[in-house]
Amino acid sequence: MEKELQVYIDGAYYPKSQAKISVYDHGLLYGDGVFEGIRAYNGVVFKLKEHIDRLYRSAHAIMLKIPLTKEEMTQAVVETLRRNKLKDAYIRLVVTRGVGDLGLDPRKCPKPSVIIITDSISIMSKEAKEKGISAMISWVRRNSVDASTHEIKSLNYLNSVLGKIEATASGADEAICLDKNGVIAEGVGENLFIVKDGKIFTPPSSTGALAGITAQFVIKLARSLGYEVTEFNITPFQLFTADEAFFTGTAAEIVPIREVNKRQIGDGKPGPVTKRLMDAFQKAVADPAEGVPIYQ
Ligand code: PXG
Repeated sequence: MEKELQVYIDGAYYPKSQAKISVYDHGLLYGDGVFEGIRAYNGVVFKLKEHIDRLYRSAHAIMLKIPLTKEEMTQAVVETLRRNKLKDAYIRLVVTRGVGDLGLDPRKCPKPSVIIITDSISIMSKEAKEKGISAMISWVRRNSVDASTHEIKSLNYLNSVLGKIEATASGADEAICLDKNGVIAEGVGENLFIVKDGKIFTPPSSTGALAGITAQFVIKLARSLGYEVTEFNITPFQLFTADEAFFTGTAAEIVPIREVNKRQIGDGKPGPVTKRLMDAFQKAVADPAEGVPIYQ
């Protein structure tokens, strides 16, 4: 039998089938905790520093003290990947509030739990990348900045799960959430961009969207290629009538959107700006300077 993947929990390693936490953990009982989804390409953890910084910012916002320094966390991620001999991987970093009682008060949880899962990555299909995906604007509004905002990458993802359920029920590949004012916020686990007259636009974080690390990198790439990129409150009409649209995210990388609520975007095929960015992105992720090497 193949050796099982090892999962890090609070400083120890457990085989995947035995990697468990308590049913009294408030991460389970209340979605009280934070997480990151990270990716390694060819032995390099892409943007690990940025992901760890964001994890600690999310934790700060929910007043959760992570029991490791950022340096220790970085080492733990690299060590977990080494133990599993992974080069191309998906990494899930989770910090839960820890074990408490059946009341929601976090003061009853003295010890947060740190979990690091490293596994093989299920990549988006070649067809999705080549032809683009269909999306639908769902009835589920993005939680606003004064609610359980997705600016915090918390374990409370029901807002996104509901959006996904709605898209699937309607036969679309992915859901798009509006903010409470009716402008585009983001996908359920992706940021969104449109291209109009050669210019690139993406919603601001005031819509409650997460400041995506892929999105920030794509903005940098686009500017280096000479494109103007602006944060803008995009209406559904502006999305329907865009020349091009695409999602960005750790799992999705850059994926073209070919239709939204059955309205074809542009000519219904991935557009030239999207394709140029996808090319530049694929070249850049292999650059060791963009991340932290696992083996050296
Ligand atoms: N918005 C939200 C709400 C997210 O959860 C992104 C944007 C993209 O951010 P990054 O930093 O990855 O560029 C995310 C990221 C999945 C999956 O399985 C994706 C995410 C979270 C959980 C699962 O595709 N999100």
